[in-house]
Amino acid sequence: MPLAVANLGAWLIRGRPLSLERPVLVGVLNVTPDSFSDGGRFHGAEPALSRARQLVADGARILDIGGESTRPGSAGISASEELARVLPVLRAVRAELDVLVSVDTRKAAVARAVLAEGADVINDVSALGDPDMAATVADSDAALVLMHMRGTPATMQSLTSYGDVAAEVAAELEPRVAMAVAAGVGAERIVVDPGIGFAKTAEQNLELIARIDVVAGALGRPVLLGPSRKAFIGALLGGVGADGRDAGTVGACVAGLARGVRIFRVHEVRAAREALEVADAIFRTEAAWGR
Ligand code: HH2
Repeated sequence: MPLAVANLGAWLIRGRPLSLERPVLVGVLNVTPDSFSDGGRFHGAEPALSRARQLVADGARILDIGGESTRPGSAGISASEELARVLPVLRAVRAELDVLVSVDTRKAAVARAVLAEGADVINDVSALGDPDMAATVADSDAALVLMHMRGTPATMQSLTSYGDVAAEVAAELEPRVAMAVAAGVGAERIVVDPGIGFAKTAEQNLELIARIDVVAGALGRPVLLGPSRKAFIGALLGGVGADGRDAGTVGACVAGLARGVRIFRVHEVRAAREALEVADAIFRTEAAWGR
């Protein structure tokens, strides 16, 4: 069976399995003034809500609301500032749209508040860097994304020394998965993410996608991939800026799909969803032929 169809199954979110039979698109909803590709564009409840409507119309199954930029070199903000950005948008999305809501946060205090408001997923790019995060998620029935990173956004790009990047990312994520499970987050609620662009060089990002089966195989959980508009795509395309990287993003997602990834975090959902659905249908046909 080709790798592309070997990793089917489901992800348990608030007690309900989200099928991974078809590729799942997570739409990025950054409500920050300073995110690397869309900072300031959807800052504030009304612009964010209209972006959310677009992402859902384009086929996002999950919206990932982020109140703090984690771009390389960024300094971080307080929990109260983060909540002031995220909560109004979370409430507005909840009130209007039928979509799962993820919140991209490294802080247990933020997670606790958004879980109380009905967030379905906590997307933690520090993979439990906050010692209270595992227990906070365990107290709910929400799902958890554990993403690989080294250091902090301020220091991560000086922490790119790896022997075998795929094996080391898997080895560094494994204790985080174990920590979450030990705290009471059922394994079926957890998804792992290699952290494209977080303490990785452009070459290491390519290698991670090329060998993503190593990460999936070691951890036994579905993989979420977040290549969207990242610098390695710009570097491959002659230095194009973040706005010109959506087609390159689709290429990275399809390459991930071919290697078993089922969940994709992207800024432009429609093109990615359409490309992934077509590629997935071809991979299924290939599997049906038994090759
Ligand atoms: N990438 C970013 C933020 N959150 N979460 C996961 N699980 N995986 C990722 O690859 C990932 C993530 C960075 O992208 P973006 O949100 O567009 O930028 P910023 O951090 O500047 O807001």
